[in-house]
Amino acid sequence: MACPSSPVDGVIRSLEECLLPLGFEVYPFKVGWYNRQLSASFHLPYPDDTLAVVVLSVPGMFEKAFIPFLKAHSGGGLQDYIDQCTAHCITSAVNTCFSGQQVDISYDYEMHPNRKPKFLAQTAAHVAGAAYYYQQSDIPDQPWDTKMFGVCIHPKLGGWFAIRALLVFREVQAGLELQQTAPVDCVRSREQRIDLLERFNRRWQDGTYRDIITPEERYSQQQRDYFWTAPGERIALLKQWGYLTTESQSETQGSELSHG
Ligand code: B12
Repeated sequence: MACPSSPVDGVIRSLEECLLPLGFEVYPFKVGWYNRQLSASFHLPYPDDTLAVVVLSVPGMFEKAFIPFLKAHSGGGLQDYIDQCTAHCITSAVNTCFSGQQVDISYDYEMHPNRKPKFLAQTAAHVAGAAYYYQQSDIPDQPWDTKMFGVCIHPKLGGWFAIRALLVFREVQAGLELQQTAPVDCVRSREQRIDLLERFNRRWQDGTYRDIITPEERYSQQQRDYFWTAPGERIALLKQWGYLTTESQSETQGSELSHG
């Protein structure tokens, strides 16, 4: 939480003005909060007080940003269309609001040459107070002897969101005005947490992990149809819906993760 009229508050207000209407949420944090949780190989190379912002896409993004983006850029491209749309929205917002400032942008799908993600989206969402990151290690006396991936749950949206980008404002050092807020722990019992990780790891395709709490909003039917379609077949769906011209190129297999 930042106090009104601080430099941090100015950054967040400008970003929200551009990105909220497009179906994104933004949450500030200090790089030090993030680095403190991670092993050194994942650290972000900035001083501890540097202002960072994690950007989430929420259900409305599909209708407010993605469909209009397709209509305007229906010539097609080589990357995942959702990733292209996110990059377009975020770079436009940064260029409009912070021209001349040094803002480093990393996307959830970007990897370093050593194949490590540019940033760990779930840790960022947790330390920023956006969505609680439930990990295997949080469960006492856990029933599994295999690795179970952790999952973030948003207090209002359950699992109906994605963590899209990290912005680092190199020149903005946040002081005492930015205080860390703990994310809301909405999956409290051991049994519920086990159920959550089972759903996320063993049955993620059915999407029921997203409903581990009753969300205020879910993806629209059209958005579900899009994400529930295999990445290689999405282009055909978009053409069928009339959002792409028949000349549009196929999405690459390169978009291997294709996270919704
Ligand atoms: C690689 C990847 C995959 C891989 C491997 C999964 C994995 N988690 O490693 C595969 C392809 C399997 C995959 C699949 C899916 N993924 Co995926 N994936 C990623 C990606 C790109 C990187 C994850 C990663 O490599 N982490 C590295 C490991 C080492 O991190 P870690 O386990 O968190 O370990 C760190 C923490 O434990 C931390 N730590 C230690 N102690 C503490 C304490 C605290 C309090 C905190 C906060 C942290 C912390 O330190 C460790 C590192 O030192 C992220 C996006 C991103 N850039 O982060 C999405 C992401 C995790 N995936 C996501 C999703 C949704 C999926 C899928 C459902 C696919 C889909 N339809 O979208 C499936 C389901 C998962 C499954 N059942 O397998 C979402 C999760 C959203 C959420 N609500 O949490 C993400 C965040 C993408 C997004 N855009 O939102 N994914």
